[in-house]
Amino acid sequence: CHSARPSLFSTASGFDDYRGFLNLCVVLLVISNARVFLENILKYGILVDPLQWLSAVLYNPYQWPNLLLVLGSSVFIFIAFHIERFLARNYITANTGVTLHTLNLLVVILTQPTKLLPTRPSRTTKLIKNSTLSQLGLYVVVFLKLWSYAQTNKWYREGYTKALSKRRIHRTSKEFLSRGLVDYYPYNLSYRNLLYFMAAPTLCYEANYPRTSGINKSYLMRRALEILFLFQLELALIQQWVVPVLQKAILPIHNYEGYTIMERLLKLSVPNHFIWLVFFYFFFHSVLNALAEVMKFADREFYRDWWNAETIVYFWQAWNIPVHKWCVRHCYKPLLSIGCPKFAAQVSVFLLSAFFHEYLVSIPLHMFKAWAFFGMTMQVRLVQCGFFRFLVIWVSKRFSSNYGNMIVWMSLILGQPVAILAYVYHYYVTSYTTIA
Ligand code: 3VV
Repeated sequence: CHSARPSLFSTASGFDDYRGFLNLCVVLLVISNARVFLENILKYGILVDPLQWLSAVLYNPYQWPNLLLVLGSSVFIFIAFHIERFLARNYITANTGVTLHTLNLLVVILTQPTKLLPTRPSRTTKLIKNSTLSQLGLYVVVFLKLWSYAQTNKWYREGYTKALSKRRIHRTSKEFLSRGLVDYYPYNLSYRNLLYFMAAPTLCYEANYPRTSGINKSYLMRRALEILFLFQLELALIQQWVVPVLQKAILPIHNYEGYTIMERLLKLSVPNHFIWLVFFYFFFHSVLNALAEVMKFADREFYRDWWNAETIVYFWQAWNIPVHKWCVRHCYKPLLSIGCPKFAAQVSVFLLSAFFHEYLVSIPLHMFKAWAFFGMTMQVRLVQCGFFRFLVIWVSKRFSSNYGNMIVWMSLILGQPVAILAYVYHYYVTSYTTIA
């Protein structure tokens, strides 16, 4: 019954199947989180109240101006459309077109922070000042889409003028039109075409998109159920798990209690990360796929396998594909094409992204602290920083690529709660004079 055999853990055995341990990790994770969940219920009772959200929206009269602003965004879409029409008919020069588009985009984005300006408190100023994240998110999306619309039509126009001068205008085939696709420039300049783009789940304009032949109702129903369920789950998790932790973190931060702050940070990191993962599935899978299904939009690559990212560079290439594609097509490549060095182009993209992150946080909170800006700017340091890159590559080569992946997870899990705690603390400090 004996022969010369190494133990399984020795390198000589060549054994590498540890799937059972992975299952053990999952079981331990479930057990430890079940304990945390029970502890939370015993300590605070049931805090989940779906009606609280509903009443906050329905009975807060200051929400309605946001709705008006959402509807008002169509004015900017209308203006961008007519600038393009004037350009196509040579009513205005290319330079005037660029100036008008720039002014239009600046108004889209810069009228919002006026809500931050100190004014005499009155009902009207309160109405104007109140601004929610979703309304601002929509304005950012409109900004990015209109930028894309203007820039892509400029490329189309240049191609069209070149083709005209060479008398090489392509004739549209009947088959092309029968598939419901529009003719190329300038025939793409129609309300129908622009409205499709504004509603489609993409930030990059094209005259035509790959389309599906019909709407799969059962697929749409599954996504709709996911949206309803996950939205409620997110709200419930915030009420039950995050709010009590945040409330208990204010005093230690105020008193500079280092170890307690650390404990609160770790306590917050788990629910925050869980909420972030659920949000990822909710938005990038359920919402965008449901929208794509309704719009018969066939390009469903809204995310890649960012969870396998072994470097921060890959994470930014794989997470949030609509924004990444916009960044590459409308900012990164145009900068490279005018001779900008790669590093400067990357910095510019991350600075623009940092600006929008800060914009989306500061305005609803009515305070400017620049941590979101700083957090995004740090990303370019992480992407570019020689030492960090060297560390990740060295760790990946020396041990295994799993360690690079773990570093990416750690930065995600611990980075966000730091920013959240900082914002929440300062929000309390600026909103309430006494901390008890
Ligand atoms: C509401 C949803 C959202 C929050 C995510 C933000 C980033 C990533 P690389 P390389 P080929 C600015 C917008 C900000 C928006 C803010 C959000 C508002 C949204 C509102 C939605 C609500 C919730 C949650 C988020 O997720 S926000 N994401 O900020 C920014 N960074 C990047 O995208 C990349 O790191 C980037 C562009 C800086 C670099 O990309 O892929 O690493 O670059 O060099 O590998 O190449 C890219 C392309 O360029 C070509 C290559 O061949 C490649 O082309 O394959 O894509 O076609 N290229 C390279 N060198 C070239 C050269 N010298 N000449 C020409 N081409 C070159």
